[in-house]
Amino acid sequence: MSLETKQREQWGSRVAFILAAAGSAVGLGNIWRFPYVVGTNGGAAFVIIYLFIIALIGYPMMVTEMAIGQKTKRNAIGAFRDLAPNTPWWVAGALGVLAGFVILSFYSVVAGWTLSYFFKTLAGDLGVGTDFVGTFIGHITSDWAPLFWHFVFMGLTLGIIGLGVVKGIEKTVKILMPALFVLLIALVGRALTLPGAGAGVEFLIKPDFSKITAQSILGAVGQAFFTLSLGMGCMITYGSYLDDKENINDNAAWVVGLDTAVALIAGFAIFPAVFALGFDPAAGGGLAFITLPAVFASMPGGTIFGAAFFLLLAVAALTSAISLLEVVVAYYIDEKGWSRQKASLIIGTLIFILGIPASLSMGRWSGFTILGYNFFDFLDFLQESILLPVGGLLTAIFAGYVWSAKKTREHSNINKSAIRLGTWFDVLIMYVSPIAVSVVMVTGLVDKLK
Ligand code: VAL
Repeated sequence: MSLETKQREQWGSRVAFILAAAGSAVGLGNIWRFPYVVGTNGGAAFVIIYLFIIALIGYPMMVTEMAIGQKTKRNAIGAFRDLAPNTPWWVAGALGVLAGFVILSFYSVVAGWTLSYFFKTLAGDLGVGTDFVGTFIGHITSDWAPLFWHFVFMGLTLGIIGLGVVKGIEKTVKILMPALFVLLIALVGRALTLPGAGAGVEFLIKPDFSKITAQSILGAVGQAFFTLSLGMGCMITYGSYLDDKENINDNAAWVVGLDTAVALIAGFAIFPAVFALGFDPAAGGGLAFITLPAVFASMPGGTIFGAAFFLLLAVAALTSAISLLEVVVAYYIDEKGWSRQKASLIIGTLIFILGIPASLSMGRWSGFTILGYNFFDFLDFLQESILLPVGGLLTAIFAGYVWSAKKTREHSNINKSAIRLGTWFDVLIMYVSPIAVSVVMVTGLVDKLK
């Protein structure tokens, strides 16, 4: 056992763990991505399918990743090595570490946009009459401003990770997660009291199943992995700092529940406002940066609520970004013996550097493409279509057949918990998850590459 293992930090309390893991899960995926994916997939019917996927695939995968971490007390790669020594199963963890690295590079670029939009809104630069499309395109295609905010955001992220699990991650989430909930509730309150908000609520609760296509089901599985931070090593790494006497089943349910609640509440904060003011719910990735600023500009108290919204996005992004960086940093600390400070600085800098072409590919370097994607979209394609599904598939097969569903379940059932895993868990992890993820991956790839 190495020195690092003996001195491995632990969460100060159960609540700290839940807040950190929920902080990882709740991010741009919930507040930026979920509403626009719902918007482009027709609303309520998509939400229902998504909820089924969260329950049948998301929860069992969350339990599995946390259990692997808690059992081994290792980083994502070391954990697989520990459970299956001298086998190539460590590759499953390596995909997670790579996913953490790749996702954070472009995630930080988008998080940078939110910081910039927070200050723009606060300064009153996004008032009535602004060309919202032009402002957004102008911002993301410029060279320096997005890079500056990407730099600031990565600096914050690596600063927190450099401080450690308790003094860095735990302290941050204990302040930021409650703040996030307060901001979110204030925004929903504002949106629901706008005249005409009812149409937005209806869009989210009245399903029209004719809008569902094979693509929307694929989208729902991809969204579930991304939003729950699955397949990227986060939950294995965070689980590895969890005391053996803490239960997994209920904690995982809390994290999945909080993440789903935030996504739905974000929907209820956004669509009523979009409908009340006559905007298009299917605006895609520009929903948060083009449609919403227009919505805020035209509603009473818009400056304050607009600034609150972008602050909410930035906070949510930060508590997710630290978990992505921690995945990679934990690997270098455990396996390569690096100090935490050295690992945070070097890995954080490398991720910042990878984000530079991602940011520039929106503008100056847009002509450079891989498989028809600009660099930013290529990284997104890589994580969504390859790293997360392959990593998730291998993890499910590993837990179901190598470590064995029975042992995974028994480990998760060791401590007292309200939820007890029965043989239904074995069915979900051995058959449902691997089959669903394989189908999604193959169909998605065929579709994207044709
Ligand atoms: N789960 C987070 C999100 O939804 C990150 C870590 C991808 O934004």
